[in-house]
Order: sequence, then C-alpha cells, then structure tokens
Amino acid sequence: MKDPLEDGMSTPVGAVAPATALTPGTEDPRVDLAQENGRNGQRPQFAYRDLREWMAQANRLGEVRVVSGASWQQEIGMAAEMVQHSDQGPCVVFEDVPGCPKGFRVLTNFFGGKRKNMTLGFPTGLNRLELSEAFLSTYLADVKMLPYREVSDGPIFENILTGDDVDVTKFPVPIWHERDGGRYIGTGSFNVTRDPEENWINCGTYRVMIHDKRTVGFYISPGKHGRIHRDKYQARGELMPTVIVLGGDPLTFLMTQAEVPYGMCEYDLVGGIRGTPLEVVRGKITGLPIPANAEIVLEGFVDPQKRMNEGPFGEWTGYYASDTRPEPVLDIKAIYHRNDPILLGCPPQRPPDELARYRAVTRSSLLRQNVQKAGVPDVQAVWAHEVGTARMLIGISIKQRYPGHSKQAGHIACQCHVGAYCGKYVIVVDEDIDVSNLDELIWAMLTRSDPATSIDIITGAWSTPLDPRISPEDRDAGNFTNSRAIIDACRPFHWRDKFPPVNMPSPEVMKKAREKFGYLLE
Ligand SMILES: Cc1cc2nc3c(=O)[nH]c(=O)nc-3n(C[C@H](O)[C@H](O)[C@H](O)COP(=O)(O)O)c2cc1C
Ligand SMILES: [Mn+2]
Repeated sequence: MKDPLEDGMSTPVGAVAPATALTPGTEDPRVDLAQENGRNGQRPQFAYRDLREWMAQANRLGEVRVVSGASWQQEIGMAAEMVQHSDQGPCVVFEDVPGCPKGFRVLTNFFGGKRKNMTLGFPTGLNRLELSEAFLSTYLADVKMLPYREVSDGPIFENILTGDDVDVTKFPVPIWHERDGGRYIGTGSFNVTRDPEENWINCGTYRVMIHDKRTVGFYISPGKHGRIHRDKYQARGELMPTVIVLGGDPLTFLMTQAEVPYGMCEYDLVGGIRGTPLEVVRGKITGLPIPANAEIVLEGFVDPQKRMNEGPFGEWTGYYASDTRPEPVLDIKAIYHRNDPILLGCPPQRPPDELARYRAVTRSSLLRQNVQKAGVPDVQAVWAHEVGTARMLIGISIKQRYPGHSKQAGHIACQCHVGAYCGKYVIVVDEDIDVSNLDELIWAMLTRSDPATSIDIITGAWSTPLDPRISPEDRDAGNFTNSRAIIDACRPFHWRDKFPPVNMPSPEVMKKAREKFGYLLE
C-alpha cells in the first residue's frame, strides 16, 4: 500500500531540520461524515483503519508536524516532552533519525486537538467530557463483540527478519526521559498472549525496554491480565509465546491500554466498536494473532526462569518509583515490519500529559459504566482527572435519591475494576457540578464537605510499585498496597434543602449575559 505521507518530506540526515507542516492531504469524505457521528445516533464511521491512514486524516486537520534529523539519544524525547503537555500541541512525526534506516519513523502525541475526536470517530466540536460520554453511549453501552478474522497475508509481513537479522536496535527508539535506564521501544504498544488454561487472547499495554538486539524486557504490575497469563505459564514451567505490537491503529492501542474486563479479547472489542472484525495474520512462530496492518511486531517466547534488570523508566505518576528490578524478557525469534515503519511512541510524562488525556477520555467512560452496572442509580457524570493520570483523582456526580446514595457511589467508583488500581481520592458531588472542571470539583469539595465527617478511608487497596508513596519498608516487603480517601462532597442528604443556595446566575441569566456582553471575552 502506498504511504499517503511519503512524498516531499525528506530532509538530509544530520542536522535537525525545522519542523514542517505536512502538505495538505486529499479530500476524504469520511472525515466529514464523522462530523455527524454521535449526533444522529448512528454508529460512527472511522476515518482510518491503520496508523498511516490515521496520520493522513490528522494531517487533513492540520495537526501533524514533521521533524527530520532529531537524535534518538536525546532530541526526540526532549521534543516529545515539550509538545505533550498541552492539548493544543501537534502530533509530531520524527523521520531521518541519525543511525537508523531511511524511512523509519516515530510518531508521538497522537491524542490531542481535533484529532482526538477523529480518532474515536466523533465530531471535532465535542469537548472531552462529551467525547467520553459519546464513546460510552455509542460503543460501550451496547457493544457486540466481533471476533477477529484471520487473513492469510498483510502489510505487516512486508519485511520478515529472523535468525541473525533480528535486531530491534535498528528502529528509531528514543531515550524518552533523561534518566531512563534504556531505550523504551514499547510505549504505544501492546503484548498479545493466550491464557494457557482458558485459551482466551489478551492484549495489554505494558512498557517494553530494549536489552540487546534480540532481547526486550517488559514490566507488568500484579493483577493485570498479561501478568495473570504470565504467572500461569510460570507456574506450569512453560515458555510463554508472546507477540508485541509496536505501532498500529490508534483505536486498537486505546483499547489495549484500557481496563477491559478479564477474559475479553481487546481485538474483539475493537471489532465490535468498528462494526467490522479486526483482520489478523497468524504469527509464524507462535500462531498468535497479529493485526494485519500493524507497523512493527516482535514475536518470540518468555522463559519463566529468565530475568534481566528493567528500568528505571519515567512513569505516569511523574516519578521513577519502581526503579530497577529483575523482570522477564522476550527472546525475539522474528521481527515483522511494514516498509517505512512507524513506531507509535506514547511515553508517560508528569501529568497532565498526552497519556492522561487519552486515559481520561477512555477511563471515565468505562468507569461510569462499571459504577452503573454495579447498580448505582442516577450517575450524572464521571471524570478521571488528567492531573492524576486518570487514576488518582476521580470526580463523580450524582442526583441524590436516598440517604447513603453518595457513599455507595464513592465506594464503588473507588473499588470497581476500572477505579481500583492505584487510586487515591474519589470526590462525590451533586449534579450541578461539572466534574470534569477541576476548579468546580474542588470548590464543591471545599464548600460541601466537612473533613471530620465526610471522608472515608480504605486501607490495603490495590496499588503498584509505581506508586511513589509506598514506603521503603513496604517496598522491601513487597507490600504494594495503598489507602484511599472517598470524599462525600454532596450536600448532606437529610438537610440538603437547607443548604445555602449558590450565588451563580441561573442558566437563563448566563445565556442573556453571553448574548449581550459575550464580546467582552473575545
Ligand atoms: C503508555 C502506557 C504504558 C503502560 N505501561 C504499563 C506497564 O509497564 N505495566 C503495567 O502493568 N501497565 C501499564 N500500563 C497500563 C495498562 O496498559 C492498563 O492497565 C491495561 O488495562 C492493561 O491491560 P490488561 O487490562 O489487559 O492487563 C500502561 C499504559 C499506558 C497507556
Ligand atoms: Mn485485558
């Protein structure tokens, strides 16, 4: 398949060329169709099937910049850090990376601006809460899983490297953060494994570091599905067949980094969301399913006995908390890649960052679904805040119906599958508060909660070595649990009618003010 961005972008290797905007792409009616999605209740049509088509569509929106000649040792990481913190930062494609084959690229910051709505198939006008809610109501509320479909060949097999040709260091893999212990090839990636007892396929995003040409290491926190698979192989003393997909369709990536239920194959969810099965080829070594249009794939085996030091890596909390530990490795038997492959780079930075943006949108919708499915009525909105990388600060608004309703909502949001891992604070508010607005959420907490009586603490909850607040003693003892605060910031139910009224203008007056004086803010 011809690369839509192939033309006119080469710059001499060596010096870093100034960033260029890509030439505008050709008209594509699918993007305009997407503008109507979510408005007419119809299933969205995605404007792309793979990373290249996605890139062409993001370019149509004017949000892709190309940088030639930046080094993997430092410059790509520096530049990626700089653009990732703001929603307005562009998607940046790094090409002509010194020391790497011509045509090999790294794509960063895919989730931001208008392109994030395009990625999920919705109109660019929706704000992030609307986007998350549209995602829930359009896909998750009534998703029909569509099993992946096997095809005999695909672009991923354009290049097949085995034996002495296996060399992961040839890809333009950056040192993402100054103090990282290695080159992290897997950030916008996912590991594919099969449950050795129950036989289902899991796809999960776990960081992947290069050890040498033929070996990469990966870290999976206890309790994650890939970890459960790994522990089962280990208990059986068997090699674990594994595929790592390093760059592919952004929608698939978003589902592999999300808390999809245990036992559910993320590929089938992607098929259900798209309304068409994901096409896969079988790995030639392990037989595991691989998206036929992925960019770069590693395939091999994980030996239960083998460990190598992994880390440190700049983590999503904004720290290097898990440091360096012996972790399992993948012995790579084959590398597959497309011509001019694109590595998808999604390194965590101190939040809020790109990772926080996509996690907030996807996790808020899944969390709301979890809470509702657990039987909590009248949930108005849920927002997993970017500043806590969509884990450590959750706001949930309800229309209070009965005494204890707010407590129920808070505890379930805190402990359901999507909310349980490495949470810290859950704030429950009334329906007049926009939970996605940090100022409003905190204002409600400050004015409607009473510290002595409104906060419940849970101890011994599911956390991770990545949690910077695990004490050195607990760390040494392997006690990776933490505590949670559930803050009831709803007007107390039994005297809610006596709560002082807020002094904000009514919606009608606000509308009038905007009509008459809106120009003052322009
Ligand atoms: C960029 C990125 C890197 C991640 N790295 C890890 C990791 O190294 N280890 C881990 O356990 N989870 C990591 N996660 C979180 C998991 O992807 C997430 O919990 C997901 O639900 C795991 O899939 P699973 O539910 O199938 O286990 C990462 C997420 C992102 C977005
Ligand atoms: Mn899973």
